[in-house]
Amino acid sequence: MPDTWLVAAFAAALLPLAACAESTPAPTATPVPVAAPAAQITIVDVWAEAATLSEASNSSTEVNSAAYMVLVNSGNLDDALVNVFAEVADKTELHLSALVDGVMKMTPVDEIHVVAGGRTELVPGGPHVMMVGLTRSLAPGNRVLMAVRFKMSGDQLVVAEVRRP
Ligand SMILES: [Cu+2]
Repeated sequence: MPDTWLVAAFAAALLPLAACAESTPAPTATPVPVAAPAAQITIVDVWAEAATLSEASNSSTEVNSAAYMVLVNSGNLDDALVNVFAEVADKTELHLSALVDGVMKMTPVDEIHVVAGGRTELVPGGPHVMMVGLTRSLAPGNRVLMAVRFKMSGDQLVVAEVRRP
């Protein structure tokens, strides 16, 4: 089951689109103090690995895939990726990868850090978003909607393009 907060994030993200259609005047923004510490994350190069659910697969056969992205923190606060919702998976996990005795091992973690002024690359063989239990096949060129939650910066919606690794 997807986390309820992410479903809410999706709904909240869609509401402004509906509001725009009625050309509602923009609400008066509250000024943000210039010197306030802030984490500001830009997400680029978002993609997901192609994967195929076989015709013969049944509910006991789980097919996983991984999503990758580059997180750029242009703010002055350390931040961390803490949760992801992908519309095509039963659940997601945050994983680190490391070579242990010549074998690639994946370790689940609670957060993936992005230091202030730095960037963290989620790439094959490195940190990644594990999409566990795909609900449909991912063919190259498909797009996957994902909601991404950061500890300090809140939620963002991104679209991952499916590619072959
Ligand atoms: Cu993994």
